Amino acid sequence: MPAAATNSAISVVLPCLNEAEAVSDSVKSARLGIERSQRPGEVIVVDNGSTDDSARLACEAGARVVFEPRPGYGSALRRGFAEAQGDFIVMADADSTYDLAGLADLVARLDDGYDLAIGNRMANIHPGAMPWLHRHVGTPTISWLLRRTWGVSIRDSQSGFRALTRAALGGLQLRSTGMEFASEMIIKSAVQGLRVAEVPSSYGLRAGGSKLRTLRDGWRHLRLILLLAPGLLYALPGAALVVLGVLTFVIGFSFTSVEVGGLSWQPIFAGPIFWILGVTGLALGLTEHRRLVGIGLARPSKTLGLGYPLMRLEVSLVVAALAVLVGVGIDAYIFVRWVSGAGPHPVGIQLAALAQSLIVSGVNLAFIGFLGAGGATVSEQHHPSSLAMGGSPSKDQALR
Ligand SMILES: Nc1nc2c(ncn2[C@@H]2O[C@H](COP(=O)(O)OP(=O)(O)OP(=O)(O)O)[C@@H](O)[C@H]2O)c(=O)[nH]1
Ligand SMILES: [Mg+2]
Repeated sequence: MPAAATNSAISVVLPCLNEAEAVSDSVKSARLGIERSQRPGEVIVVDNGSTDDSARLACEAGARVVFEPRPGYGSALRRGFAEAQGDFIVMADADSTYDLAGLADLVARLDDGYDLAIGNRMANIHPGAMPWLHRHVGTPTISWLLRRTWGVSIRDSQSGFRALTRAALGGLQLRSTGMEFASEMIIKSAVQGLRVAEVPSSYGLRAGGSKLRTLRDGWRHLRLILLLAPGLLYALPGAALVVLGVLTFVIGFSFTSVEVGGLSWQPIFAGPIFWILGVTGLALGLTEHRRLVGIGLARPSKTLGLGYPLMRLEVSLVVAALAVLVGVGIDAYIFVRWVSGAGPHPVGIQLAALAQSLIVSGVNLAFIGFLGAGGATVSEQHHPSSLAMGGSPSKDQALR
C-alpha cells in the first residue's frame, strides 16, 4: 500500500556514544538530507553515557538530544524511535560513515510502498572503512544465515542505515539492547511479511573509535538468530543425526568392526550417540518451533509442521512408552537367554546398544513432550492474544 508520500515527516534517529569528532557533521548531513527530501523533519540524537562533548555538539548542530539510561545500541535506537514524531523513521550512525544527505533514496522506497529500506554498502565501501573480517566474513555470514532461514533477500544485514514506516515499526516490537538489534529488525520484518528493499548506499571512513566489538557483538547476532531458528539449531542437525544413527546401527549389526586404515572402528558405540542426540534435537526443534509460531515469532513451516503431531503430549508419551517397552523387552530377552544357559547372543552387544538407545530416547521424548505442553499452556494463559506480534513478556524472553 503506497504511503501518502511527499509531505510525510521524517525523523532521523542517531544513537551516539562518544562521537564528538563526528556527531556534528552527522546531524548536519541528516538535516541536509531532510531538506533535500522536501519534507518536514527532525534529528534525534540518543546519548547514553558519552563522556565527551557529543551531546552539546549534537544540540548545537540542531539535533534534539535525549538521554537513555539503559546502555547499548539497541536501547538507544528504541528510545529514539519512541521519541520520534515522523511518519518515516531513518536510523544511522553518528560517525559520518553513512551518506545521510542522501537519505531521500531510502525514503523514496517507503513512498513506493516498502515498509523497510536498508542501505546496502557492499559495492561502495571506502578503502579502510570496514575491517576485512567484517566485510568478508561477519556481514556475509550473518546475511546468508538470515537469507537461508527467513528467506529475505538481504546482502548487507549489518547496515545501520535504514528507513521504515511508523506503522511497520509499531508492529515489530523490537526488544534487543545491543548491536543484534540490526538482525532482530530483519528477522521480525520477515516473519511479519513486511516488504523490505535494499538500496545501494556507501560507507565512508569513520571519525573516532568504533564501538563495535567483533566477538561480543558477532556472538550476540548469532545467539539471537539461533534462538529464533529452532529448525536450524535443533531440527536440521537432529534429523541428520537420526539418519546417521539408523545407518550406523545397520552397519553395527552387519559388521562387529570396520577396519579404517590400521584402526578398528566398532560402529555399535557410535549408533546410540547419533540416535539419541538426533531424536532429542528433532523433538526440541519441533517443540520450540511450534511455540515460536504460537507467539508470532516464527513463520509456520510445512516441513516442521509435519512433525507437530508427534509432539502432542499424549502422542509423544505413547511413542515414548512404546520405545521404552521395546528397549526393556530387548534387555529382558538378552537376560533370559543368558540365565537359561544358551550362551552369548551373536549380536548381544548390538541388541543391548539398541535397547539402551530406545530407552534413553524414549524418556527424552516424554520429557520434551511435557516441556512443550507446559510452554504452550503458560503462553496461552498469560498471553491469550499472543498470535499477533506484540510485546508480550514471553517474546522478551525469547530474545533475551
Ligand atoms: N547511545 C549509544 N550509542 C551507541 C552505543 N553503542 C554504539 N552506539 C552508537 O551506535 C552507532 C553504531 O556504533 P558503531 O561503533 O559505529 O558500530 P559500527 O557502525 O558497526 O562500526 P564502525 O564501522 O566501526 O562504525 C554509533 O553512532 C555509536 O556511537 C551505546 O551503547 N549507546
Ligand atoms: Mg558506525
